[in-house]
Amino acid sequence: VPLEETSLPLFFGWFLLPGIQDKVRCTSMDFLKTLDTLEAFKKHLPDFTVEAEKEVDLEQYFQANGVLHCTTKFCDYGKAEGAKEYADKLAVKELYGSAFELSLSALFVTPRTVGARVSLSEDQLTLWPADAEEVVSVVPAAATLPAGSRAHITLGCAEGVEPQQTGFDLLEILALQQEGQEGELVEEMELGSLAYYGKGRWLLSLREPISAQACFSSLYG
Ligand code: 2AM
Repeated sequence: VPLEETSLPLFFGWFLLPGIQDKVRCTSMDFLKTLDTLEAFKKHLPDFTVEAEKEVDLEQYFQANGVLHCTTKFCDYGKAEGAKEYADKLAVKELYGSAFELSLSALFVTPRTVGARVSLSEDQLTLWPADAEEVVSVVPAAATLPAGSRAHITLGCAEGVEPQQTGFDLLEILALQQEGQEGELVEEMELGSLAYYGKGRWLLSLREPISAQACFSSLYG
């Protein structure tokens, strides 16, 4: 493979620092542990898993993968559309290696993924690719959502599910909200309010957003 084809990373993104990774993982575990004991969750279990199970252990159901991060641009070593343009952006070059404070505003769970929503600041949006929400073939309403809507941290995926699914799952929930569906408020939990959006989709809006220190960098994998 010629060097110029490998000089771009697999992806750019914000990588959470070790201490805060532990905190986010623990918070997510606590949430999953509580969620699968709730009567409301049990009631909607058939929406969650097609298997005729009476119970599901969410901590086992999702597999964690690697260092926690919020992808900005998936480059696929230069093969992805717009990869080179993104890498050449002034903001990307200038801010590479800088520290950021990400705001994690919600946790969400679907039959496919568990993730954290990241609410980007104006500064952080300068690193957000313009085409990230243009995924109409997967989530039709996504293109009408504000830039940055897809920003998330994948916390786990069900067996056989690709991590990029987490962003699609988040966009689906946000599209429902935009259409005026607020979700069915299920419970006030210690962490925040839990709402159900049908088809096994759960969103916990955090009472206190989690502030996560992260470094803008890239992964070659
Ligand atoms: P994620 O950002 O939803 O976690 C390496 O595979 C990383 O790049 C993962 O973090 C993954 O998903 C993200 N990723 C993989 N394919 C992608 C794609 N086509 N578009 C955007 N992000 C992608």
